[in-house]
Amino acid sequence: MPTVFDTGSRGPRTLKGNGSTAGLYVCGITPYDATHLGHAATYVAFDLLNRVWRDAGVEVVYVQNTTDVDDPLLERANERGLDWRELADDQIDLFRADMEALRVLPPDHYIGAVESIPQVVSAVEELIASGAAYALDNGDVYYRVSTPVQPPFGSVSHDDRATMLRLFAERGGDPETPGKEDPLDALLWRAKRDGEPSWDGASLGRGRPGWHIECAVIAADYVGLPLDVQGGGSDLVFPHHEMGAAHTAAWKRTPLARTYMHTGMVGYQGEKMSKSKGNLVLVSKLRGAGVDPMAIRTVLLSNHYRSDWNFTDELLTTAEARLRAWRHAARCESECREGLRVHIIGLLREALADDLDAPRALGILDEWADHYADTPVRDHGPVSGDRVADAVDALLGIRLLD
Ligand code: 5CA
Ligand code: ZN
Repeated sequence: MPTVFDTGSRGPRTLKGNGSTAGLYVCGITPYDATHLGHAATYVAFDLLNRVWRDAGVEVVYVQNTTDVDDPLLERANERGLDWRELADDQIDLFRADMEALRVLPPDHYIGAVESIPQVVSAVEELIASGAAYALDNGDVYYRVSTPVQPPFGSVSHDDRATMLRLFAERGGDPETPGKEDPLDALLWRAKRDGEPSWDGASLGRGRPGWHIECAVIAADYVGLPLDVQGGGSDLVFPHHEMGAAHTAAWKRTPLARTYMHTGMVGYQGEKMSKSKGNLVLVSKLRGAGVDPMAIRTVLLSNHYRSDWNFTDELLTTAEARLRAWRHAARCESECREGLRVHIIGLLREALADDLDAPRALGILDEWADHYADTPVRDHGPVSGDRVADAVDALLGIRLLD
């Protein structure tokens, strides 16, 4: 059974195993300037979890949202003189093509914010009715962060109030909005503004959904509560997952998730890779330049999912060399026919069950490949399957034989 690090309990947690059904919700892209290597690292990390779970006999229900209407998307579309829907659709297509190239198993459902608006409206109405939310004079609706909930507000991030205030301002929150009861109160429904898209909000009036409630509602509707794992990058711990957990606890009287898993931030040239900084290395650019997607995946897996790291060209060169050695070994192994080193499959499973330790798994592959470093390949034609290569494909998503 996989054991992973849980942000909520700040320690290891053993996840569900054989014969069970597990619910996985991973926060999806906001479709502009996608897919950079940071996004890719995050989705490859949860792809590993999906693969390890399936290998352990778990039936996984995996859902990802697409934040297909949001302030930054609308701003970017305006800047470029594009229709926001067109920008979103193009970026969604590009993202899915990138994921496919990286051999990320697709989620069972990709759900857009726009298509979940009726459910968000009902949830916000229920939160108002229970006293957990209130409307400002302009019709904007806010979650009352002082609502007593179980588990209590703060139990995902464990941040102190000063840190919460700082991160809220940095990550899409609006502490300064006049009329709010608490600066941390989070937007649930944004009333219609001129020049912005809006939808029917029943008793809320026309408008569009807030960010955190969107994910909470999609998770509840398409996966079921509590989730086994709520996943995303560490930039989402606060406020996004903290607010999602609080909204859910107030709305459904149940925790959002049993386990919260967060990936480290990928940087480039010393800074977090982000749309706002513009220091993006796009998967599609690398692919366009002829880089083997399996080498990109190898770079991503050669860093533990929880660590922050920087992309460099050197990492790519190293990954290409390792991949060549593994491919040679897979060919030799398949020519032996006896499956000489099948025991390494057990070692790969052990490494991945231990907090998805992909760097260790790749090290095991290096040792395996060393055994064949001086073995000549006899036949350069097509090869039939090999058990190690099949396991590497199934567990790590790296294809060694064509
Ligand atoms: N749509 C929201 C989530 S509901 C969002 O954060 N979109 S995003 O496009 O900004 O990011 C998509 C996913 O990639 C999120 O899980 C985010 O945490 C992760 N991510 C963003 N930047 C990085 C980075 N530099 N390194 C690793 N993961 C990242
Ligand atoms: Zn989300």
